[in-house]
Amino acid sequence: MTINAPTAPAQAGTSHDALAKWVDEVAELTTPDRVIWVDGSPEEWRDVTDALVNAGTFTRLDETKQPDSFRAASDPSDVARVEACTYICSREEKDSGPTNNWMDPDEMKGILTQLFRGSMAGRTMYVIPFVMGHLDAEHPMFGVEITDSEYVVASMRIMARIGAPVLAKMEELQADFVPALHSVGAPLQPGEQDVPWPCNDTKYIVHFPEERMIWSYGSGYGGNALLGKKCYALRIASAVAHDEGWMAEHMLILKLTSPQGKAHYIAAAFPSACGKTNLAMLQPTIPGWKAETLGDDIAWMRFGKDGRLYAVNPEYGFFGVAPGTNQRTNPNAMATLKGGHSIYTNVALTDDGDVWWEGLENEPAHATSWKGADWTPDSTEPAAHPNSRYCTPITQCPILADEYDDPQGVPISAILFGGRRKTTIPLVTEARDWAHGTFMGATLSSETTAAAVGKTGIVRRDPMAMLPFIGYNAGDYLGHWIDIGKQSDASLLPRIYYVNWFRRDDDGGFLWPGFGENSRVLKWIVERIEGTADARETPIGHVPTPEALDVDGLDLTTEQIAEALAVNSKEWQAEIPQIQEWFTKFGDQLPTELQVELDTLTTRLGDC
Ligand code: GTP
Ligand code: SPV
Ligand code: MN
Repeated sequence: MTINAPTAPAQAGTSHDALAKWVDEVAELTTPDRVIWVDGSPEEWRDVTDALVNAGTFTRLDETKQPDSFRAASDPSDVARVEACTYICSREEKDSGPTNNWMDPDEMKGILTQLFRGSMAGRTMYVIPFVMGHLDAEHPMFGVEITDSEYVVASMRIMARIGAPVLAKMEELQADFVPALHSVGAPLQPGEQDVPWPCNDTKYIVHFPEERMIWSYGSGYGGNALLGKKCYALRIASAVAHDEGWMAEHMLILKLTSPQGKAHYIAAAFPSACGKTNLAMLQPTIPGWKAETLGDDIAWMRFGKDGRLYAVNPEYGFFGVAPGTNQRTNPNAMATLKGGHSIYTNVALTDDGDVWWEGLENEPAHATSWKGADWTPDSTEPAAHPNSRYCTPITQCPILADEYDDPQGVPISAILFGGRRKTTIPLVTEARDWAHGTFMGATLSSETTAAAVGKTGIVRRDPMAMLPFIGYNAGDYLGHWIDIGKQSDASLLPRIYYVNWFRRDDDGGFLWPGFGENSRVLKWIVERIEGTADARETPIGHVPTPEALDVDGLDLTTEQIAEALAVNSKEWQAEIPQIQEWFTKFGDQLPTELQVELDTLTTRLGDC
């Protein structure tokens, strides 16, 4: 680490001229006590985590149970993404609408400049060079996060490739980079005692898509603060991808190998806290099938020379939902965490220095809740926040696919869309073609979850699971999907499917056991691609015939399986006006292909 005196020029840290200039400007505006260049070394991890322990942000966990791992509790007001405070500040309002918040970029910069003025006083300003995706990619995607949060430094080290090798390559190329400025917005007066989780009630998560720039203020949590993730790899990258003809999507990537040894790569877009991490690390329950992980949250996809769509995971770690994770639901996440070097945020702390959350085995008789209160199994409040998370290195995942390290990525055979719907949406439906699949994605709906601040359980449209992450006009985004489908031969494009693990029976229980049993659905999908599985045509697409789905050894009745697969025309007829209303939002920006799909669906439903 290079420590500069408070007012020393930051050029000491880099020979990258544009970066040095920007770091100087930010230091002048935010007036930190010192500037530290993050190099990614083991000593630095030790220093930063020690500082976090001393500040009371981190509790070091028991070394035998959770090696080199820490538990953090956030301020109770700073627990998830803040969609209402997230902006896409394109120059023209129409380039951001209709689903994003917008403000004129100059007006927003005026507001933010005032907020950032002196915002790092009494703190250390860290400069984190990072690359999303591979450093040896054809066009490495550089970013630099400036932050006054040690928690962000520690987390970014896990979530992205960062530090000295990245800076060296940036310098060598004098490369363009996305400037990503972050402050928790809690300056310290001389002598003022810090709090364990500094943040500000005023929050702004702001993107300037044309300038490829991010300014984030007031929050220290997850997607609000780890700016390589949602801000860069989805919002900014989606705008870049739109301009350049590729895709930045909220998708997991997995490799599935059949008993015959044939491998397929699958990408899947589910809204936040709807099962991406779990599917990405799936442990198949059907004999002979093998799953391997490539990514659990974000996929960047480009056409290869062979006309197929290739996906890479731009991240380097998992920032996964803790509640519900256990040996049965996600043994591979548990094994990844066993490797240590992890940060747990807003989970409960047990009396013997371990972590616990709802759904984990070995419920303790007593623990400290995420809010710092005494917790027992009789407590009425949960021990862990529903959006509590683990942050852990992807390289520790025992089923990480070797191809993960290939900057070319992997050719995708199938894209899945899915959400949380109690009714209507069958376990799996196959799209007729790319345009129909795009319609499925465009009309994807799901109950809101604790991953974003706001009421949970409300059904909303979440196109391609990207509603909070599209960095430009959402109508143009849907148009981009349609265009992508025209760039290659239909036979080379991924096939598209719509899945729902969350359909309920009359008693409110899940109709489908989910988790490892989802391998049965993946098997049907692969067999469809290979032309060996049966399906029945319905107004909404192809669904498995009951015989085509492998239910061997599954503890479900024929009626239950039929219910999970049912296409209920009444429920679908009720869906039509909702989709029509959703499409109205887009005005002229709605691709005509999608209106045609809706009309076709309406006619087909009318005929049945
Ligand atoms: P983000 O990281 O927010 O983007 O979420 P994600 O899509 O990766 O969600 P994740 O896999 O972490 O799952 C969120 C919650 O859904 C967890 O509590 C899981 O236990 C639960 N879940 C995941 N898969 C299934 C499933 O197949 N069935 C059921 N019933 N629950 C599931
Ligand atoms: C999500 O909300 O989709 C996440 C968590 O993956 S966060 O990084 O906070 O956005
Ligand atoms: Mn996500």
